Amino acid sequence: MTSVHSLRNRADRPRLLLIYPATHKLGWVGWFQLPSLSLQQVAAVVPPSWEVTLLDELQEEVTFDTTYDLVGITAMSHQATRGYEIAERFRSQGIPVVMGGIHPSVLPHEALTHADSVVVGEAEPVMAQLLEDCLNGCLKPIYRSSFPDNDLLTIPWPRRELLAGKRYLTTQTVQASRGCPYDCPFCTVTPYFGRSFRYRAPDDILAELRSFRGRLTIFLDDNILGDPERAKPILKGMVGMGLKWGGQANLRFAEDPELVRLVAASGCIGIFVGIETATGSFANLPKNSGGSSAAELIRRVRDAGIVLEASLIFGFDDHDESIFDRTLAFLDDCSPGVATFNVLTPYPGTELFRQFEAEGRLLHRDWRRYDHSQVVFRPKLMTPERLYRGWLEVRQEVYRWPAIFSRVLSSPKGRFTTLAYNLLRRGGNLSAAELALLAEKTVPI
Ligand code: B12
Repeated sequence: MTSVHSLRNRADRPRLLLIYPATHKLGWVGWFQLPSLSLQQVAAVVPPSWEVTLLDELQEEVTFDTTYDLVGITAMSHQATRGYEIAERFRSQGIPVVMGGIHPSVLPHEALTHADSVVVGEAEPVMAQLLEDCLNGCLKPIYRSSFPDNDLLTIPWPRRELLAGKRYLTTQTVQASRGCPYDCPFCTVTPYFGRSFRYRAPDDILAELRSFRGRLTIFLDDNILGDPERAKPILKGMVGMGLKWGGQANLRFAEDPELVRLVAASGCIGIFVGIETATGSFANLPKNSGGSSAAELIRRVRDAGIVLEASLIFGFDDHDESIFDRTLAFLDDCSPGVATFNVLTPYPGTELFRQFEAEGRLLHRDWRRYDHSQVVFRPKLMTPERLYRGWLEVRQEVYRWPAIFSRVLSSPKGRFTTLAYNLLRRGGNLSAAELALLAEKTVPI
């Protein structure tokens, strides 16, 4: 373990550096990124006796400055390897490192081979003790926070002032809830949060929203409309605030036309919906929807003036090569404002990971490639190469200019937002390197 210098009796404030590792360079799309809410929430529970700096590697270089007393690193799976590299550099200079976030929480013992400490779960319940231990030179390897068994989320507001001088699409990102009422086998959220689905008190959220100066606001909840009865007071309070917001939800909310109208009236301009598969074999498609198909629900949201981003995954066990054409036909039928495509990825901690591991279908554990854009497992009904190629081809097809204009024109309202959203997705979707791969007709896995 790194030698932790005792910091007691120092005249100046101890310094904490919080890092969001980057795995790739972004072009102009980089200007439309969101800041890490994870690190702003961690910073919010650091006592004022500490000085905190946020570093987003997507925007700035890590300088490996030795004046910090503790370095904290967050990581999704694809960021873990880069996070470990950064951790090791700091530790080699005698600076202790704590890691947190979804990947270290799921694989704490792996993370501990690169860091001094790991926070398993949320920072709020354990951060004060961790910092106290750091000052006393006795960091523990694991700080495990347990989730309360009530459904109220009590967290401080994130420290947005730490983002001063940085450029993002918006710094008005906010969380109204944590967790999700569903438990899809490919998703990390419910294994991580358990079945607890907690909302903040509406008054607290509305007060935070009223403190905003700009209009564009993004809810980073897993499923902001997951419990409509708890979402409604928030939405009603937002009517008339003048915010334009986006978020993520399950399509089931659209089964209630009244709720769709309220969501639009509250200022929602875009909603990201996990459709997952056009074959309808997973839980995210609406059940008991009173006869409405997913396509009808998508159209209902679109007609309310909300840009619906339909997220689809390729590679489920019932997907053969026909899934690509079937998905294109599905999208033609319901014409969501924008569509986004992912390669099925068995993230550690999920049921899917356990299944593929047991069946010997994981191709490797190179976490850098666990990012929904590469094939890391052996699909059941096609080769990994075919899956990758199909994913590239569908994206190329969906982001052709005529297809984009058709989606824009079929949106009765919010055409400018639909166009902007499509341009952004097109920019992020079709890299020159990927198009070259398609042209070469060979796809490396
Ligand atoms: C917002 C979000 C994003 C944003 C991130 C913006 C940003 N700059 O952070 C965007 C849209 C960019 C994004 C992208 C992706 N995402 Co995402 N995202 C989320 C989401 C919905 C919320 C994350 C969040 O901010 N939560 C709010 C904060 C406050 O909570 P938190 O992260 O849990 O942090 C707490 C603790 O974990 C802990 N903690 C976290 N970090 C640290 C660090 C330290 C030092 C300490 C002490 C504690 C600590 O303390 C925090 C406060 O309690 C999560 C789902 C989820 N619930 O985690 C998925 C999630 C993290 N994303 C996921 C994925 C897969 C992706 C993509 C790879 C998918 C894709 N292809 O589009 C991309 C990657 C893009 C890229 N190349 O970087 C997966 C990760 C799975 C995994 N094992 O890696 C998740 C879990 C979704 C899921 N359903 O499985 N994502």
